[in-house]
Amino acid sequence: MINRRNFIAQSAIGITGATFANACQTAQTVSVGEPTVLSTWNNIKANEAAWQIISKGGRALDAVENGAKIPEADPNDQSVGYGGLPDRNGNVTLDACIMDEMGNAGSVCYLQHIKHPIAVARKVMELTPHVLLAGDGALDFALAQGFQKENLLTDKSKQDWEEWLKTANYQPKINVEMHDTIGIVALDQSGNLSGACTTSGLGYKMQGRVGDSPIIGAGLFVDNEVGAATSTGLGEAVLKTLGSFLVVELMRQGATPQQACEEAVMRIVRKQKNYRDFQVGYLALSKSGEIGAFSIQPGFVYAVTKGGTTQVLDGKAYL
Ligand code: SD4
Repeated sequence: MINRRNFIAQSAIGITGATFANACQTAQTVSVGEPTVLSTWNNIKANEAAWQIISKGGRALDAVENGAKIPEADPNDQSVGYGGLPDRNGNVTLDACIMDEMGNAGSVCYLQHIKHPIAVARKVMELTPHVLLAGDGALDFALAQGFQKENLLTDKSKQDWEEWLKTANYQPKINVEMHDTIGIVALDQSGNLSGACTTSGLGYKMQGRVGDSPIIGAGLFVDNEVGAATSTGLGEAVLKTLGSFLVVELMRQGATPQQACEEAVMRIVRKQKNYRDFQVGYLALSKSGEIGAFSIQPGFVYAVTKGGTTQVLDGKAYL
């Protein structure tokens, strides 16, 4: 068990050049913050499901998995799991990843027919020598683990897809009804961090397209000495900048979670000329329980739970 007040982290302090390696070895005292659950969009029920575990002294890993399963099972959430919008060929294909406090990671991408990809990602992490299983291999593994094969395309998502086919005009949407991809990170009573991220990806994407959400360091990154970060929005923009890893590394070098999220967004703004046409939002939670949230476009909300109370807050935005 970690002593909450005197957790000693190995942390770099933003020093460059020859002294950098030394800086990486510098022991810094980080006070461990109060237990927290933080998730993208207005995923209140997901936070509550996670908090049920945190409040009983459970592990952050169990909390984030429990939370992520809520939108995965919700047929009305068209961005995650069951009921997710299909690709342009009508296939619902799911991406998810999870990381624990020891830096272990598991992930699935292009997974079809399984309602809870986050649970499969956890099994990849815990039961295989690998990090990422894709497509049929991920499906075979899930079935071997006892997951049920299901039709995930709801009537509503099928109708929406058929309507879309009339024009087949592909335009990634910004802020889909405030309950887009869920990235959820948590700090438990033992002072440990974990995170999960799960999505059906962009509606009407090309067949075979995989976004940032299942890629460790892009859609999610957790370093138990420093903090955790997750992303939502146009995965391609996040992949090109390895956004969640960037946020955590900036925090390691002394940035606050807010500063780190802002810099990761600015990295996209500076390098990707069409940034006005899409959304990317980052959330970060430090070991000390501090929160950061920043996006390109306004409208990025997030849910935070501390002391059993959940609030949905507006993140700041660049535009
Ligand atoms: C993706 N990042 O597949 C996901 C989509 C998303 O909010 O986050 N939407 O690119």
